[in-house]
Amino acid sequence: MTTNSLTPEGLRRIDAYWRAANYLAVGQIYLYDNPLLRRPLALTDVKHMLLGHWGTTPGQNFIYAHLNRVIKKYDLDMIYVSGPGHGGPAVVGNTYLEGTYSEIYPNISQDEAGLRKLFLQFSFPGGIPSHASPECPGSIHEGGELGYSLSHSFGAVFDNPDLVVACVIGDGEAETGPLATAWHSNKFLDPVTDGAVLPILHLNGYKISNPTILARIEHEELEQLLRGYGWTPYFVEGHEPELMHEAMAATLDTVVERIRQIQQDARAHGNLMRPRWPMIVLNSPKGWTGPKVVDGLQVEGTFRAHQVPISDPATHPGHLELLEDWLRSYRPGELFDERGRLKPELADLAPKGERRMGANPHANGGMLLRDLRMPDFRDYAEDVPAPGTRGIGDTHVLGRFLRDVETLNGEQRNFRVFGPDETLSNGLEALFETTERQWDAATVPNDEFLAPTGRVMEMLSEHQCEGWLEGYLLTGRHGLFNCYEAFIHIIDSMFNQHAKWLKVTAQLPWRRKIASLNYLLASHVWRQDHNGFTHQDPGFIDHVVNKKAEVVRVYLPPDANCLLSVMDHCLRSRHYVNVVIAGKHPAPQWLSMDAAVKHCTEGIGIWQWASNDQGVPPDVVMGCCGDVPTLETLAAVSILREHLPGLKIRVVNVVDLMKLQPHSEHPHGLSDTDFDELFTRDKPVIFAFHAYPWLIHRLTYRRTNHDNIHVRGYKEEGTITTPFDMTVLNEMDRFHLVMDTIDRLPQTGERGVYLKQQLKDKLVEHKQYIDAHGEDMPEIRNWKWDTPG
Ligand SMILES: Cc1ncc(C[n+]2csc(CCOP(=O)(O)OP(=O)(O)O)c2C)c(N)n1
Ligand SMILES: [Mg+2]
Repeated sequence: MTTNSLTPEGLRRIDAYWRAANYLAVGQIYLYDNPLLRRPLALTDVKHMLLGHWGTTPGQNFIYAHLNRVIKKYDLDMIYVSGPGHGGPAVVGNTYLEGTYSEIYPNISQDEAGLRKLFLQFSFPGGIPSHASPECPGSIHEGGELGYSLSHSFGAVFDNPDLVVACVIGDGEAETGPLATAWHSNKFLDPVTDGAVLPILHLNGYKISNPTILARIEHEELEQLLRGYGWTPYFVEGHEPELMHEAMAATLDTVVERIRQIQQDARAHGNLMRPRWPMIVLNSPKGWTGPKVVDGLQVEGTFRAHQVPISDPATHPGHLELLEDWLRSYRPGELFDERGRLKPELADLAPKGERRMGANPHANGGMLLRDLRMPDFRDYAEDVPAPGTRGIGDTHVLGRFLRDVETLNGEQRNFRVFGPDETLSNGLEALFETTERQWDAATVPNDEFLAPTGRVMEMLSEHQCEGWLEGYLLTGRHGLFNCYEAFIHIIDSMFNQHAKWLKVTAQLPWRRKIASLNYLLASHVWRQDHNGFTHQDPGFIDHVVNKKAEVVRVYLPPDANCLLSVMDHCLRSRHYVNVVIAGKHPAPQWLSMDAAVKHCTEGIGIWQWASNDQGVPPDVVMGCCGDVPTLETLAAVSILREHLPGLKIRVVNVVDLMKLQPHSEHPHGLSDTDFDELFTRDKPVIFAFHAYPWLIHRLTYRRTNHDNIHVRGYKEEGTITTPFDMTVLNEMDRFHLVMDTIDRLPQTGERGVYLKQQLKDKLVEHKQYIDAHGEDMPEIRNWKWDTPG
């Protein structure tokens, strides 16, 4: 095959560049010393622990070298996402060859000493991980947990019209749910205002020890699959380097020109047809150019090439020679000069400056991050003349604020709201007064709020929403993920990975901080009136608090003004994961905006207007955290104050959950003195909590008064029922809270016993009433806080 893309000299050089990258990869996996093989390889030159993944690496090196060529040819603004990020030696080696690695890590210099360190540090104690980890310049995607490369890539190009993300997808990775559905991202991309993703399916045939599905279906079937997902696949297939270089170069020219043409058609000629974007299928052997046969078994082109193809030479006769032959097959003497530097004619193949994929600022998003223009959240306040004023539903109030955040940043185009088909359902309908949902597929009459330029991203895949948002944040923008509380668990593991990324990058001075990942969990456990048990699960925060305290924040604002204050803070914050849980149903409002700002700034506090222990030690502390627990607690307090007026009650509300942890464990944590002052050292604490009660114990177990803290929360009791009955089923309702209090206060004496009996009767009445009427008793529905005189 002859093409115009590569001259014979160009082919020779690109092959040499590829060999250099492959040499660096094998060096990283194996070499302790003798980095340029200036002397025969000795056992002492080989690392004791051989770690790393060879199999994917030569293919990724091949792709990287060819991308460098088109970046230069077309002056592309391109970054590289390594789906099988276990090919760390490829991205590390390539960023070293292009010079970015040594600029960031001067000790890994471009000479023999630097090469030696480059090899030594890989998968070595105190060195670098074997993935496209945060330490690696140019990476926004570690690729440790497989499946998210394509959604990250799309997130990166939204609102980045000049950016192209080359996304290498492992054929094994392509079997994961998130990746399989990510192909659909092309229905959301606007060719005018967004950039382009070039997926490169790395069809090397194998995973760790299995073939891949996509490699074992017929060519036509694979092609149909990809076309069915709306892509135009271009196949580059084979194993002979020369032919493959030519094919890859020609194909890359074709696809880059096609991307440009699509963009120009849309941008200059107003073509609004949904394009069929090009993609590449690279069908090449796993472990390409590596050892063909080891110990009598085929390695190249099989699953055996996945990790370290030649095992410990110290205990395997013949392996040292095999390894040396393998390393020398790349002819390092032709690639590196006397000092150990890549020869200038090869170094010249890499793009320059910020066009190098390792130096592209999009891959260090904090460098591009601009503050959001923020409206004053106080302007959206609910009017709360007295505690207990009925509100319209807290997230509906927040929606107006988010609408104006969106509007104010319309020109910067750096704020988006993501959600799996729930933005309306979660009460954020005000957003659609200013924008639509981004949608590039067909529309029909009666569709609502769909447009190619919409700024709300909705696809019924929590994985996509999370992956898109992460990609958007990692490239220096801002956003919010709104989700049903129960189903956010779907992305537990993606949250893990992002939190790990934040932890590691926070310690890398050259990585700038990015905007926080903000979750709004509306439609929460207590109000799933029409959905029932499947939709009742408040466990995400149990999972979140496992992560590093420097990274995670959890907020449970009790009303709309608190929610506004909290969200304003979250949207301004950097490098955190903020979880905010809020209700969408009409609910009582407790704090004026002024009071809410104070309360949220402190994160926890005594609600003096609800307490009557001023000047004396309380008999009981009523703690509450979450909107529904706060309502039930205040209702319980009103019963207690009416029936047992001599009791001294203190109400403590928690907005910022991490206040409960000791300060030594979390930067927000209260000091022991402050905690003891709020919760006392020895009085009973009846604590109503939004989620599983054990979390409160976990956070407070070291506090002085822990033995006296009694927590009511969600105990996995649920069904379709009335809002109040949900609290009854879980014994977090006002009546149980009062009974709990009486049980712990013997001084309530006979009056307490009588009250308890009345409340038990009430619970029976409640059951009978809801069975008969299908709604809560009027005294529950119409209950209103009335500050006792
Ligand atoms: C979600 C997830 N499951 C399992 C693994 C363990 N794992 C690491 S590599 C690998 C095989 C990957 O195969 P493929 O995507 O084809 O990559 P390549 O062949 O390029 O190495 C697996 C299963 C993982 N990293 N992530
Ligand atoms: Mg594979």
